[in-house]
Amino acid sequence: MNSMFWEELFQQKIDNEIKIEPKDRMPEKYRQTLIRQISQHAHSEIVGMLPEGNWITRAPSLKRKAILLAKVQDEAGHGLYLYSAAETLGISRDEMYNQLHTGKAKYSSIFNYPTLTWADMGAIGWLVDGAAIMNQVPLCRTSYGPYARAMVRICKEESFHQRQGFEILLTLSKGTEAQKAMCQDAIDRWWWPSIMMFGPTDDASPNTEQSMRWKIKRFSNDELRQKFINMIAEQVKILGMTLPDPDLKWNEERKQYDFGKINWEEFWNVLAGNGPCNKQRLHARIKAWEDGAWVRDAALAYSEKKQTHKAA
Ligand code: FAQ
Repeated sequence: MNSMFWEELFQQKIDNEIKIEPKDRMPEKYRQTLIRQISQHAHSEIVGMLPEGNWITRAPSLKRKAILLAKVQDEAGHGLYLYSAAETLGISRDEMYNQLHTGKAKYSSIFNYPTLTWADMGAIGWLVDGAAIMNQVPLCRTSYGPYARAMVRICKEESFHQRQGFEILLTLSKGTEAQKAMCQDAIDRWWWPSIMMFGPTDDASPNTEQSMRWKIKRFSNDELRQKFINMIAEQVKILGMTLPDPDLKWNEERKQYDFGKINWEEFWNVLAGNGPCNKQRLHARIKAWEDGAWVRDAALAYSEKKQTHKAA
């Protein structure tokens, strides 16, 4: 089939909201874009377990510990569905891990910040999972079938995460003066990194235009960031706390919140590997991979032994 004609048909399928499935013919760039985005998303879920894992042993009650443990386990599950979705595009899991460990593949900038107090568990749930949902609900309608289907369950779990985070902060906001101060401090530290999670502004985002044409992305980075800011600017009032942005105010004409200047230098610096915890996070993942070598070797030896027995 003439290649021009074939690519037009592919685009028509997308325009008609027909999902692309693993065995369908697809442009190489579409496949590569999906591998990049899905694998980076998977890595984010896995690396994202580390900042919260830091607080499992120090949660303030048994109930809080059980909830946090369940949440961190959910993130592991999300990582696994997403690695499986990426594998349907012809990349192996080992190759994806290798890309993470060698710094070739990114993971979300947000997980390079430290979790200093218990209130950070609340701020991560409310703001980080909140930003993740805003970005990921539209991904339930992304054009690639396996990614879209994985996102449905992920989003259900993420919305539980967001509520548990908000509830932690709500409890602290009604507590002692020290607890209120801890709550405000966590919000102050997580606010700007959370709104950076949506990625660079649209005019500095090289991938958005093509990804929107292919309906991999349904909204641009700036559109999602604005929706998130509008939502959080209202929710923070219920906590009786403030967001650390003096320029944040409702714009009646735009029917949106205006907000202050984002420090993009900090964002690009974190992406370049120079955030407060980049080295620590990568080191933890590489160590887990190396420490697990004997398990992989044993599983392989066992499966070879079973096959030899079967053949005999
Ligand atoms: N961090 O052209 P664009 C979670 C990179 S999951 C690091 O705009 P695109 C759950 C981008 O990759 C959070 N890198 O790129 C949880 C590209 O670099 P490349 C993760 C970033 O792909 C909660 C370059 O900048 N969510 O939180 C970031 O069209 C709590 C240019 O950018 C997803 O991955 C960033 N923030 O749009 C877990 C969702 N932003 O690859 C534990 C799926 C941009 O060309 C606890 N992904 N970059 O070298 C997406 O929706 C998109 O990939 C964007 C970026 C919106 C992240």
